[in-house]
Amino acid sequence: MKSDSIRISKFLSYILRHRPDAIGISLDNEGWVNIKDIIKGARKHGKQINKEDIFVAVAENDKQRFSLSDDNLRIRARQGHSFSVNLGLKSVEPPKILYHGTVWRFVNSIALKGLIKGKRQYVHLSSNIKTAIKVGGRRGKPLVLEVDSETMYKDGYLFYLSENKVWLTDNVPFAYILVLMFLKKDLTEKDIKE
Ligand code: HQG
Repeated sequence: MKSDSIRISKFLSYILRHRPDAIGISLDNEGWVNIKDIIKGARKHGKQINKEDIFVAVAENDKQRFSLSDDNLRIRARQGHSFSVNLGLKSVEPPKILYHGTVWRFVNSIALKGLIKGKRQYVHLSSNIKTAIKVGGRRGKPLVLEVDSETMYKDGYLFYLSENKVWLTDNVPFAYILVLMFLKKDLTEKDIKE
């Protein structure tokens, strides 16, 4: 991903997941908005951005965070919202184990409350350890939790898989956290396989 495209992706994430009002626009209840409105709103707020930039940022996005409508006129974020949007996700059976990347300083609170969604619409989980290490590593030395998603699902908890393969659920009570894995920050691929 080139730096321009990263900059635009970050802007789109901010607008589409958290603060559409920052450029005076609003999303529909499924999280969609007209690309034209983003361009207009951004201009009004002193940010020059064009359709091409947006298409490139969507296509190059490392985590495929955005969807375009079939007619390419509208855009939305695939997950990660800090308000409620109807993403039309159907509950699906998760893998037996899912992972959550966090940091040590949150552990006491996680032990008390389990994993909570905080400001986001869902708790985010991944099917592989590597992703969880990256997610936790954004905040410091990563700590990966193993979640017994199989038992959670049997007990009636719902799981959703976003279009870009992030596992989502409402909360994970501490009882379903099987293992706490403490990991070094600078792991290599080799370390992870071992
Ligand atoms: C922690 C990125 C205290 C949780 C990533 C996390 C992800 C608690 C933080 C996506 C807690 C919330 C989401 C509790 C959870 N007490 N802390 N009871 N329960 N936490 O950013 O999962 O690049 O909202 O461990 O790849 O870090 O933006 O969630 O550290 O998929 O596309 O509270 O963001 O995606 O932080 O990251 P976040 P997250 P993007």
